[in-house]
Amino acid sequence: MLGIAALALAFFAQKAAAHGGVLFYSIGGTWYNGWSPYNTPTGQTTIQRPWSSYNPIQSVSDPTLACNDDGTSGALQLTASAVAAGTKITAYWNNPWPHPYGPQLTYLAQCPGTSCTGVNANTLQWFKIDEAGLLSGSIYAGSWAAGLMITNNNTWTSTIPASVPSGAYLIRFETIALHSLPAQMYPECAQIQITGGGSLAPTTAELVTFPGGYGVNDPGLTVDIYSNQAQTTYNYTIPGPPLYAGAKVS
Ligand SMILES: *[C@@H]1O[C@H](CO)[C@@H](O)[C@H](O)[C@H]1NC(C)=O
Ligand SMILES: *[C@@H]1O[C@H](CO)[C@@H](O)[C@H](O)[C@H]1NC(C)=O
Ligand SMILES: [Cu+2]
Repeated sequence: MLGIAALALAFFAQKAAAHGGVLFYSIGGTWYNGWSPYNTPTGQTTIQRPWSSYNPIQSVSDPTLACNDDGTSGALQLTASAVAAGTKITAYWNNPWPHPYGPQLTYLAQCPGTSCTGVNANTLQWFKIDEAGLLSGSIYAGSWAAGLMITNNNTWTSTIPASVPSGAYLIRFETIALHSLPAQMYPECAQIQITGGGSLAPTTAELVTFPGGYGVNDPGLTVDIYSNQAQTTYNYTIPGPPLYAGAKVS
């Protein structure tokens, strides 16, 4: 028995080192612990939606693509209340995040009614409030948003656009790793109540579902960054819908 336990521990440690997800948030300076994927769900109270694996999602049609889980809220689900539009939200990945090549993407989805608790993430429509891909250089040797995330203490900070209507939302932070194909998608979600918002609803073209928002042939998910061609390619197409118009002026 002990032998098996030790083996399981070694296996877990190896997994933990290779992949991961969003473990904490800071919202307008307030710290929020996230979900602990390898602990029992029983008794966990956090604003983050449950998720259960450090492993990447590698199919655009994976039913867990919205929030790296079945889309349901936790039994004791919390919501970050009174997040004023315009507030900065920082997501913390595990330290150190191992994958420096790829984009960073942040989405919001409004829930029907006054709370996201009980709302399945797979039924929502998402719009992109922040994105960054190739920052400089070629896709083979250049610098990427995911590398900047690592440099910044394994964090990415996005601003809730001032124009977003007030209401109950899920916020979905995602890092995508391109060091191997199929590309590795790492999304996690949290529940926030946006207050003091504006009146710019996202357009139909800006809204997607997950799965659905990414395609199997998206250049941003299929590009081989180790190919000969990559050495002289200086553009990278970030996957997903066009950025929400209100995000550009925040
Ligand atoms: C860096 O992130 C860790 C969590 O991974 C956090 O505990 C620590 O306070 C952060 N450091 C700074 C300087 O923000
Ligand atoms: C670079 O731009 C070309 C021309 O628009 C496009 O076909 C190609 O998919 C882009 N490359 C990447 C990696 O996004
Ligand atoms: Cu990994």
